[in-house]
Amino acid sequence: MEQTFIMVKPDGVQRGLVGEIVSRLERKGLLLCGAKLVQLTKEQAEFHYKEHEGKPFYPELVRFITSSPVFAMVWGGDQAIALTRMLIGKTNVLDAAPGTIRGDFAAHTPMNLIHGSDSQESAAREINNVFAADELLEYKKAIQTWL
Ligand code: IDP
Ligand code: MG
Repeated sequence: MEQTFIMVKPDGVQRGLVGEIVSRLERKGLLLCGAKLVQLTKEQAEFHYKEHEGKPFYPELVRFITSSPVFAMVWGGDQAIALTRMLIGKTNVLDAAPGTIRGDFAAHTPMNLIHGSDSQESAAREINNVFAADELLEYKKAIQTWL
């Protein structure tokens, strides 16, 4: 089972969209493996976004992501990374299609509500940055055969 790191960003928590976002991922048939509300440290934020270090928007991105709590999650499932990226929508809010989380709720970049890992390597790094191994569960749901 592939795992991905999903995070409702500070704007999503402040706007009360945690439930809406969790609901969309649940209804898709993904498996919730772990979740917690957390205030990221500057070090965690910089490690999480290290691929963007040096880009013009990087300092503001680190400031934004540490400005208020995020709701961090690990979701599992077949092709969980690609599936969640599709549900999340494109990075730029003007490119994010209606029906996606960003397309339906986000009006400005970088405040685009949600993060999702873009590869298995990123997912492993991002998960370990926020979660301890004993905070994650692998289990089966009876409905799995119907998904
Ligand atoms: P992603 O979140 O869709 O994977 P990335 O390119 O990895 O997009 O960028 C990480 C985050 O950095 C974006 O979600 C957004 O919050 C912010 N960001 C990306 N590009 C820009 C930009 O050009 N201006 C401002 N913020 C940006
Ligand atoms: Mg990214």
